[in-house]
Amino acid sequence: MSAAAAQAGAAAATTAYIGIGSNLERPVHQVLQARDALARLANTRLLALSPLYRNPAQGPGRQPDYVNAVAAIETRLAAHELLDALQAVEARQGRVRGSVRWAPRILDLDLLVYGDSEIGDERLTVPHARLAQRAFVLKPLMDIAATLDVPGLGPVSMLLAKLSDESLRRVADAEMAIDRREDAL
Ligand code: A4P
Ligand code: MG
Repeated sequence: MSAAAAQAGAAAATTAYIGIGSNLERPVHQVLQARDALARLANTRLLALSPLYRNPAQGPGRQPDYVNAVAAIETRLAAHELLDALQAVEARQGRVRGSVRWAPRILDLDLLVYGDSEIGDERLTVPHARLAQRAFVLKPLMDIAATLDVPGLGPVSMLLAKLSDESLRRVADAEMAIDRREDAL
């Protein structure tokens, strides 16, 4: 087969945005580990990681603060293959799925946007169902994709303008560097 034919047969690359969240077991560390894991996914390239933001948990009871970020990737995985891969990364980092919704977690990876697809089946809703209500998603998404038009919802800037992002505190670069240094020891 010619190179051109092989190219035509290959799945097209899609730009996708992944929401990363953690509020257990050194959240900054978990988010950085997840970034590295996304960079290693098959048929996928990491394009960018947003700044990290510490913010109060939305969920039941008293919980530790979350650290949230968004990664941009380019991938040849189909949307459901990507969801499988994200869940495998969550499991590898030690996430245990319990029965309590929005319970604290070591790592949550949400498929926020997958190209211009709109998907709604029993396993996958894309764009993510709660994306438009969450400043902890929209602010980091805006940081790395300011001109993004979220399929079915509109420009990310317009969605973010409707919310308050006052409770988001950016994690200092120095804190991330300390985490990497501890990792190397
Ligand atoms: N699923 C459907 N669509 C998607 C998608 N686009 N991306 C299904 C990922 N998963 C998707 O998810 C439950 C099921 O959703 C999956 O099996 C998948 O088939 P899960 O990760 O097992 O459970 P979950 O995350 O507890 O459920 P849920 O309702 O998706 O929660 P969210 O919306 O992810 O919210 N507060 C702060 N400050 N920061 C946070 O990051 N996160 C949550 C969890 C709550 N409060 C938070 C944060
Ligand atoms: Mg989730």
